[in-house]
Amino acid sequence: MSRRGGVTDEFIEGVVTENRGAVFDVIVDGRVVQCTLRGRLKKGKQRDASPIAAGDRVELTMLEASRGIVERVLARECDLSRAAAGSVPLRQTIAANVEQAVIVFAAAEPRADLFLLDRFLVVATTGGLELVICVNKCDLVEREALREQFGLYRDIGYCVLFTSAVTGEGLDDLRGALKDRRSVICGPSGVGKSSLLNALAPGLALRTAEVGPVTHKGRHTTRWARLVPLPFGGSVADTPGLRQLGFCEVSPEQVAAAFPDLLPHLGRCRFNDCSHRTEPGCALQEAASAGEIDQRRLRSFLQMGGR
Ligand SMILES: Nc1nc2c(ncn2[C@@H]2O[C@H](COP(=O)(O)OP(=O)(O)OP(=O)(O)O)[C@@H](O)[C@H]2O)c(=O)[nH]1
Ligand SMILES: [Zn+2]
Repeated sequence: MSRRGGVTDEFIEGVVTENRGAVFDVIVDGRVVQCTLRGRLKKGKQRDASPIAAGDRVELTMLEASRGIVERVLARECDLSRAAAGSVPLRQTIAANVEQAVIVFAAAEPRADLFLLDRFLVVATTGGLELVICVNKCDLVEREALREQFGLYRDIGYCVLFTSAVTGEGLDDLRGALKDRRSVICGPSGVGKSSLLNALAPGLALRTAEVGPVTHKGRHTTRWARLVPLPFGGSVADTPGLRQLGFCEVSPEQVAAAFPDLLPHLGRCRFNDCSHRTEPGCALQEAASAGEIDQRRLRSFLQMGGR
């Protein structure tokens, strides 16, 4: 409640479903309210590319039935953030207040870049999110090849789902993972994120169709997520494909936290300041040579500044 010039405005609470640049869609009691930001919020925190992301809980004042002004952004529980493109190190929040990241990669077309998958794992782990790895387009690849490429992640302990939006394989598992949870679905472009959501919730396709080709294009260039409710319970932030995932304030310890397979070997090198590259007595290199850890995962860890 705030008081201005004797007029009492009651702020109402809503959840941002989409940030479209200057305008935000906010759901209030099941209705979409188009909002702008109160001027003083526009600058936001200096390190943020935008003060608002899909999933943010906000307080707003209504201007008329379907328009409002966001007065305050409530503190986030957790989020998925990356470094925004550009020379200034700003943080771009992809989705806020999500509890789980469903990281989608394709078994083929496009070929999975596992180094990028590891980056997604670091960013999501750093954001405090639970993780599901979803390998889509399984219809394009033999079982054996799938196991070879992604089996490692299951061995490490991640939840790995194998799906096909075309044949319907694994969709029950994916539905089960999304049900009653606040998720963000992310991954590179063209891996089938939207196709999977449409297969799970055909109603969403209608809404996409309504948006039309022009806005659809706009959505990709804005690079922000859209939060949608799931008909079977829960919500998911559908995000445009991310080609790059720059880190924003990720420490070596946070990188290490996303490498549970390497953790048991950390801190066991002969030298305290071991770079894990050429030093004698490096526990990580020894473990890799002995086949106890995966060589590529170790390279990935070092590339991302893990120590
Ligand atoms: N064979 C096969 N093709 C698929 C599958 N899922 C999606 N596709 C196709 O892959 C292409 C990309 O699918 P999208 O759902 O647009 O991918 P996206 O990840 O949402 O892409 P962005 O919106 O660019 O991030 C489309 O041509 C789909 O028909 C699948 O399981 N198997
Ligand atoms: Zn070492």
